Amino acid sequence: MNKPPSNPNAGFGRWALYSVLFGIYFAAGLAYNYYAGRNANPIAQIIFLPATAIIAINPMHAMKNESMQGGGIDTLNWMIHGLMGILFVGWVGYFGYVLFRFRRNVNPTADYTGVKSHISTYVEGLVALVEGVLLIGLAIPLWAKAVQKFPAEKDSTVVHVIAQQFLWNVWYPGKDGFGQLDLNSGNVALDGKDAKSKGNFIVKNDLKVPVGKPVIVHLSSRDVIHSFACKPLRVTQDAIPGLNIPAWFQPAKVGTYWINCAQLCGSGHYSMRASVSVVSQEDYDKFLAENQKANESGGGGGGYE
Ligand SMILES: [Cu+2]
Repeated sequence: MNKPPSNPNAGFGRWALYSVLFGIYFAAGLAYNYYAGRNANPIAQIIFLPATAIIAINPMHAMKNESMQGGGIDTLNWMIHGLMGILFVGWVGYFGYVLFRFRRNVNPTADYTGVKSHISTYVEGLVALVEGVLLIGLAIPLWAKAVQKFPAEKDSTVVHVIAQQFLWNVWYPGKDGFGQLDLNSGNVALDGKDAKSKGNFIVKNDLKVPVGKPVIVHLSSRDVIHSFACKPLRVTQDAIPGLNIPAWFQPAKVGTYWINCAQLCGSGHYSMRASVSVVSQEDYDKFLAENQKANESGGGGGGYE
């Protein structure tokens, strides 16, 4: 007696069942995480790991935008996640449907003609169209605004930030603007012999800026590549030795936010953080005037204590 030929569809019914069970498990995990919110039990979160992971990368958990220029970034982020969410549900749903629709006991023999409809081509075209709209309509204009169309320096607060392992040096101008650094000091220090450096000063790990006005930060690094990241203010830019890279943001309200280094820059990377103190214009003017006066006698404030 001949054995029946092996069926390429063998096991499909079983996999369809597994898919449906996984779908129920995943949906239960999503529902649990959603309703438990911050009170979610860690053990339950681990049990529902796939859903927990999806929830964890949800942009809803991103820090609240406290900047005036960051709204567009959030919109783009939401749109992309929305599109990806629709595609994810669509593809997984279709996969489950196919497993069920073409299960072995209903389709014992393979159909060699296959699908004749062109609907998948139209769906692909539609997805490409939406992606094109996101890229050309949102992403490119946003990029232009962030890196090309800077606000005018005269209407902005301008500072230099020099990263080093493992801190942030914020260099403020004197009354006549920025002078020079002493490149032979071996540290981030002002050039005491340069007349224009008088009134300049350097503060470690605190970037004080006035609220409501654009802030232009000229970024550089003393040693390795660091990255200036302040998520609530929606600004992230690498600081690279030998380059002066400007970045800008516009704080919307008074408050204190963290700057984190977003490049793994060495053993102390974890500790490389500073604050952005957003204060009123009056407080900022006072801070600037007091420090400029204190450093008038020549290139003060810098150096490594
Ligand atoms: Cu760093």
